[in-house]
Amino acid sequence: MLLEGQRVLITGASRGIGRATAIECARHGADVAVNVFKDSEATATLVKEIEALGRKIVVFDADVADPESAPAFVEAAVSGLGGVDVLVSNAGICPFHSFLDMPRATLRRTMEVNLFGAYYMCQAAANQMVKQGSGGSLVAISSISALVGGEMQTHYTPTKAGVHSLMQSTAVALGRYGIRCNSVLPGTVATDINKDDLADPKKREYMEGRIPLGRLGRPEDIAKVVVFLASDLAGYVTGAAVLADGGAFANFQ
Ligand code: NAD
Ligand code: RM4
Repeated sequence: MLLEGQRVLITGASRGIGRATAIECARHGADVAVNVFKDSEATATLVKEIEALGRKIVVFDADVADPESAPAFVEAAVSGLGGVDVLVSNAGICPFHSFLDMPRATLRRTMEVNLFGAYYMCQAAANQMVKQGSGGSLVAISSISALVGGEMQTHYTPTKAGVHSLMQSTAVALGRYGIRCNSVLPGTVATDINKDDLADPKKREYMEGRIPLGRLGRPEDIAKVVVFLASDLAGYVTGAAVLADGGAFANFQ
């Protein structure tokens, strides 16, 4: 029970890594506020799962790219849970596309959801933590793609590098308030975000072959790292980035 009594906010929590994070935090004793975006069926089953664990859940439907969403999400969490101790900025998209003909709208939307959305959410949560006066923790889901490139990800990898950098700068800006800021860099985790990409057996086999631990990641693998960073076990960890990739990055030759 690493998060007993903590109030944890998670963006993009209806599926994948965000969903697993909400469940893992609740398993560790946290109440959760989840931001979801137009995903009512998956959200309904998440609510049931969290309530079955005996924890509270607040649901807030909004697009993280809208700057108004962040203060409204934080306000909903405060009124439902009484405050904010942890924010997990997770919502993200990766519409795989080649570089030379990247539609401007796809580039812009990816930046707005992944980077601006993370910025707005971290800023709103941090303001609430400063107001509460008892510190807190921001955990952003960056990626191995903050460190390495991808042919079909020229719009996406800069957002993940940006999120990683945002956690370093916020760690500096917020240390005096006792707010720790860290990022998790997942490798390849099989979720809806890459379902089409990994449907190509050659691509899947290639990605699996790069991983010393011999398998793709599961959402739970990442959720556990988030719990660690959010908890007191990481009380002296801020401005850090934790790679959780089964060893893929280290595997050069
Ligand atoms: P996913 O598609 O399963 O989940 C993404 C979640 O974000 C969904 O619940 C979706 O509804 C939500 N979302 C999408 N756009 C949103 C918006 N505008 N506002 C609010 N919510 C929105 O994908 P996932 O793999 O769980 O991705 C979660 C995060 O993990 C992303 O930031 C992604 O970049 C990162 N990540 C994923 C992998 C991977 O291999 N799956 C690896 C590294 C990093
Ligand atoms: C990750 C990483 C994965 C990819 C997802 C979409 O950051 O690049 O390999 O499948 O994004």
